[in-house]
Amino acid sequence: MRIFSGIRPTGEIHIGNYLGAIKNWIPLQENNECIFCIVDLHAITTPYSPKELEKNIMKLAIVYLVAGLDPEKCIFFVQSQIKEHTELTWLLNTIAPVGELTRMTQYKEKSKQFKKNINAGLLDYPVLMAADILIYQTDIVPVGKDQQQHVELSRTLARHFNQRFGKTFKMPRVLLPKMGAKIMSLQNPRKKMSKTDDPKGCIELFAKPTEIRKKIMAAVTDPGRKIKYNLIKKPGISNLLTIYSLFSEKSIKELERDFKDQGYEKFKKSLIKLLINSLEPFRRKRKELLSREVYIKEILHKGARKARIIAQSTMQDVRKKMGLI
Ligand code: AQP
Repeated sequence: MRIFSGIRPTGEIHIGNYLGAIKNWIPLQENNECIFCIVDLHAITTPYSPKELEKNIMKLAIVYLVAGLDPEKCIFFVQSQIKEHTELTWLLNTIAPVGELTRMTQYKEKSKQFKKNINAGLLDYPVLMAADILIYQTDIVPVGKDQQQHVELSRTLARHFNQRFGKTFKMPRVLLPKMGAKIMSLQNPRKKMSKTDDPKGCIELFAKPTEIRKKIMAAVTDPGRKIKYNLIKKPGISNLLTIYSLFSEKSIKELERDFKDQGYEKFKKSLIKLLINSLEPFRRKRKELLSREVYIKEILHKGARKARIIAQSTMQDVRKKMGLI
């Protein structure tokens, strides 16, 4: 199977990105052809500083490595280094229905969040994402829940294209994790944890123990004191239970039993300990990689060289089918 996924280099990667996406990519490398991208062209659809973007690209490459992506087993690269992504985006734009783009949840949310910067790129984001996926003839796209709608749109565009010009693209399928597909903000458990939202609601992958302690102790809980999973009545505790379960590999049922009659404070203290211990190896490996910029850039260039071969082959076919000679 060919696997494709990516992350925007827009800031510090948080445990939502890790549990919803990256963690699930690691085992896929063993028996599949995996392509993981740092989607910098997506990052510039929301306000950014060029200097920060450069740093964030390198920071994200380090995250990929410390989380366990192995450049010997998968391809990873920076999106803008392969021009074919933008070329295919333009071509797919000519078959993408504008009405569907304006209905995308992320477009609606981001245009509310960045009222003064509703640019055409923000609306076109899902078409660029479709190009990323389709150009590699992807079978499976492992993402968090918030990106499911965009993968559906990629399927729609592939179908339209294949019907109009003849079979060209594979039909990609979304792969959502059974648990952790949507980790919620610690400050508002009805809203997803996000890099560019309230930093108090978010635990970064490289968070220091003091920050973890502060943020978990301040995490919004629910009325009562029972540790019980109930998304409707107890969204705050349910979110913390999900995080606990994914880092400890204990089931929610087991955790409910372990913390029966213990109250929120004891539960939170135990979660703090678990998170500090689980994230410590990431902090340690990151320290080792911080001074190895040349090595990281070489991995990215090597990845781009491999990915470009696949992208160029698809584009040759696409151009021919569309009558572009
Ligand atoms: N809260 C989340 N829970 C589970 N999965 C999540 N993902 C994002 N947030 C959560 C998944 O992480 C991958 C990378 O996402 P992205 O950076 O491409 O953009 P995003 O989905 O918009 O993530 P953020 O953190 O909210 O970033 P900003 O603030 O920049 O928009 C995707 O697979 C996503 O599903």
